[in-house]
Amino acid sequence: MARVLITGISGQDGAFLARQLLARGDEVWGTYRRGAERTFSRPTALGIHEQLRYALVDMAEAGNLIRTLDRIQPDAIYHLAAQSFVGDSFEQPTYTFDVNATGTARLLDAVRTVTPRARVYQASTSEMFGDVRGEAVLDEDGAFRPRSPYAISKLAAHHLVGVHRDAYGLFGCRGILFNHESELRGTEFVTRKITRAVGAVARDEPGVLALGNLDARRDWGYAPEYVDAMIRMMTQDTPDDYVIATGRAASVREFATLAFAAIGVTLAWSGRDADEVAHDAATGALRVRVDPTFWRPAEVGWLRGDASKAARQLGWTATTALESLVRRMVEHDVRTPTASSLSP
Ligand code: F7E
Repeated sequence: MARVLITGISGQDGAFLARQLLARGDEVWGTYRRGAERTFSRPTALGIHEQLRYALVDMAEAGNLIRTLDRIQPDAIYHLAAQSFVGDSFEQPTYTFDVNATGTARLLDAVRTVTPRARVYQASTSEMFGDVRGEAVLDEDGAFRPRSPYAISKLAAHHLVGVHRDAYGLFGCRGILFNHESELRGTEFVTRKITRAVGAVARDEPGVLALGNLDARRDWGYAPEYVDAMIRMMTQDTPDDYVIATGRAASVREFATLAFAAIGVTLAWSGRDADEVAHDAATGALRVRVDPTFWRPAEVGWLRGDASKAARQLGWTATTALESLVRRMVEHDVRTPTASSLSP
């Protein structure tokens, strides 16, 4: 049994990771920040809220981090806490840097001082690849050309973990995770925005799904499988870096088409750029339109990962196909009415 600290327990990955660690028999602590929702809806939804221990931690407070590590004395730290929405990072670049980059520097310095033998998992991201040339399939040697304040902040954190590994012998693993989704995904991310909208359409709620860049292609996997990869990295004898991905890229347009198909609606696409729309091919009802306010100032157009190193060394491969992922999320959102995600 290990004592494990997860920074960012309130997020999708924190909840799934905690569930898997608890199932292994670990003692699991999670950090949450002031202002984060205190209902812990995701741990509650997974039925693990009562088994977790919580610590109020802000990545902006070095002393807070030091005292928390001193009190908990974790064997392993999964560092997931972040400002994780790429779109917002353009409007809040310094906040994004403070939490994601400087926050990681504070955590690593605290680990070095208080619990130098604790293993550290760093939530690195495919966004670091950024401006991908051609339709490259990206592995651990791919060039990093970040395209957002978020990506730059995560790349800085990625390199900081590398430096602590080389300079101080930190057991630091860097998981370069491509997009991973689930029914617990935050509603601001495009996949959940789409599946919630499809749920609303299935319930005959009025309105249209308004999206940004329909051409963006992402490599979308199922989040519980991705947190399993994190644990596999952290329980190796040697710390290392791994790309975690499915190997398939699909566009936002394809994701929306699959999501509507899951409720029996065939979308017919027409128009271009800001005028592109999708109608229900059977009834003619307008279902999707483009809203340029969701376009990002700089976009990552293509991300597709090669996880063969993880397959070789960790025995990990993605097993949930995109179609199954979409169906699972849509079925959940059809069953679970929420405030409408449709636009007029
Ligand atoms: O956007 C396009 C958008 O916000 C995906 C985070 O977990 O994964 C996530 O980052 C794509 C982008 O995720 C809308 O422009 C079109 O090209 O779902 P997203 P993301 O930016 O890929 C990586 C791996 C992380 O590390 C991040 O933390 O979809 N898109 N229309 C839209 N995106 C949003 N959010 N909303 C739209 O209406």
